[in-house]
Amino acid sequence: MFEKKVLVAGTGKSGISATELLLRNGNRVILFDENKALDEEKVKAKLNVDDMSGLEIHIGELTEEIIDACSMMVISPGIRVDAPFVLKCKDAGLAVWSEIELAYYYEKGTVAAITGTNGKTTTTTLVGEIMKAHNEKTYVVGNIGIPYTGIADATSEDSVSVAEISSFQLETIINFKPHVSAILNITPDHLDRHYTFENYANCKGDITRNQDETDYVILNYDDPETVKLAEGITTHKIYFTHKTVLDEGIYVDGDDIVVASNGEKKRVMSVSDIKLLGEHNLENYLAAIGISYYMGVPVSVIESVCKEFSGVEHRIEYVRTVNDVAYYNDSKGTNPDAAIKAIKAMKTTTFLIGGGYDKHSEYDEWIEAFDAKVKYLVLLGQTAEKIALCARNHGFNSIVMVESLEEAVNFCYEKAVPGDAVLLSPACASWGMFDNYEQRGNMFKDYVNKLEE
Ligand code: UMA
Repeated sequence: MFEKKVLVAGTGKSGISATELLLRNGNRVILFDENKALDEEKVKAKLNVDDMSGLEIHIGELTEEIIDACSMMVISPGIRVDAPFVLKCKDAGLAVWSEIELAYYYEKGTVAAITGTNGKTTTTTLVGEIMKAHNEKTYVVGNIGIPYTGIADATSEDSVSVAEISSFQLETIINFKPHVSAILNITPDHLDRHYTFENYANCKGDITRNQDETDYVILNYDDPETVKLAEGITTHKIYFTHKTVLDEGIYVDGDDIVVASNGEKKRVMSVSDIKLLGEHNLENYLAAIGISYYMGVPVSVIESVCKEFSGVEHRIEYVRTVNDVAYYNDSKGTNPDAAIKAIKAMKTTTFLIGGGYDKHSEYDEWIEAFDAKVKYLVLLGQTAEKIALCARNHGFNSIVMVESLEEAVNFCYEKAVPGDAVLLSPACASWGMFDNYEQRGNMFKDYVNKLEE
């Protein structure tokens, strides 16, 4: 139990879940949110705890009185560490914990944690499936959309938590120590938050900060930025690659995926048995195999789950074929690198729907990856003009501006001819027009499902 009141900042999924965990465990909590439009009663109604006697809710300004009453603050990942109210708390001597740090404080089992710019959700889901087949006490949590604090006090010595961890969450860890961590790749993202690529990459590297000689980090040998970051990492480094053969690590030999460990070589599965499209998914498999192997799962279990796995929602997800035009939902393509992977995975001429919240990304490489495959680029959201300008600079002029996602779908429906594909892969976050990428993806699927043959 914490001696003083705990200040929980943010009333999104993580703030609510952190508050519930703290209250369940007998703590006193001040739940705070800067958004003046919020209604205290509505926030309270989101909480699912029997005893709320230790709870206070404050919306709007953070007062000195509140700060004085607390010795620590748990911040939601969406809150910047340099937000004025966070700096005020730091200056007053409050410890700032990330929501995953609070979860880890209550964790009793073993943790596998996955970070990287792209592939986190697919890899975490696959590791979760593999672990569940080996140990029924497996929890899959984190940035994937299920706050880690939601299950932390239900863990036991023999349970496993598989956590997808973002750079936002890593910024304020203190003791968080996974047994096996993974850094899948690092390409520019969230520069509006971290300012420089170096800061962002270092945040990713922090997933290994507390790991020691009894732990492992699984790293992408084929990604130069990850290899560069690895120089400063001291825990056991295990690489995965599909480009070369390793003495120690996970690699591809012909059609075989092999784990080489302690002088032994074990064949896991065939590359051709992977159901998901694209080279990036091969990388996700290699990482998931490495994580599961070093978490102690037998190769036979890894093999059978990997062969069955059919991917995750909102990630190059096939929706439906209407008039011989296939529609794909890649709403999780929230940055240029993810969107490049999606367009590369497309096999036919494509109507590409993009644009959204401005994270100060550059779109040149995305446009270059169109490779004569994109028939029309249909743009919406805050970044529409910026992307259009960039596309024109690269000589791509088949651009249509729309006001809504529904208009985008309808335009594609009217113009596409049999054999074309329609892909929602925005290269941008959804914020501003949607609550999150899930809502954007679900709305896209709803519009597509309403189209008539
Ligand atoms: N708020 C403030 N002040 C601020 C900013 C926000 O008070 O300066 C308040 C808002 O009013 C709101 C709350 O904070 O009430 C929102 O908190 P949040 O943005 O952290 O949202 P959560 O619902 O708690 O969701 C977070 C993650 N969101 C972000 O990192 C932006 C979810 O990741 C995650 O699934 C969830 O915790 C559970 O762990 C989403 C995401 O977009 C998927 N992640 C980014 C990504 O994948 O690129 C990192």
